[in-house]
Amino acid sequence: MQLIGMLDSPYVRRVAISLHLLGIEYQHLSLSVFRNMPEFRQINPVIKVPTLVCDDGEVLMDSSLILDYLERLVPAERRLLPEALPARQHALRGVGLALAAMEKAVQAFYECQLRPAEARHAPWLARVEEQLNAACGQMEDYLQRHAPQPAALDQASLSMAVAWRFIAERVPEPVPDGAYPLLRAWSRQAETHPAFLACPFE
Ligand SMILES: N[C@@H](CCC(=O)N[C@@H](CS)C(=O)NCC(=O)O)C(=O)O
Repeated sequence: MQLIGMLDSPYVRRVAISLHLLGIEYQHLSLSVFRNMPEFRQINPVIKVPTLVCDDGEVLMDSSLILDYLERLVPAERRLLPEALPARQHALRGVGLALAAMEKAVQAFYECQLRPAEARHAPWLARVEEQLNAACGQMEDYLQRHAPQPAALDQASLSMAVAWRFIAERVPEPVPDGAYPLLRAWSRQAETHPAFLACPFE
């Protein structure tokens, strides 16, 4: 099995960290969707990361769909999303917040880095930044009610830590100084976990 994509993508990183936690062997091919387009096109013409090439050659994309597949490869007790309600409902809420934060952070990054300054649309960026801060605020509340368990990482807490690292590295500007202390502290702690260290932000 091959995971394609760079670990600066929060979506790729959440899949890579999950692969480590699930104990699934894989090869990592660190291709950029921008700099390595011709090579990427050969593997996945849609040029999206993460891309997962399964052992039979079938190509999956979208981090949540890839994780859905990967979780089926391990026994229920090793899975990163709880099976039973209400724990699954709570975890899905947390994952949804982390994914929204990732999406808004990536949109803000693309708006500022890919689009020429004269073509930027300020109202759109302001909307995205508001949504990004809303997602962070909701993650902060979530962490208050559901303290992460570093010894038994689940998909919600690992995805929140991955989302925050991306924001801190790539789009720190919209976040007020010192905001979201629980999220910051959790990210710092999660980054010392062996699965995070094995998949460093690049
Ligand atoms: N919902 C998708 C989002 C993946 C995504 O947006 N990946 C970005 C990189 S962070 C990408 O492929 N960008 C290239 C493009 O969209 O053309 C997931 O969860 O995997």
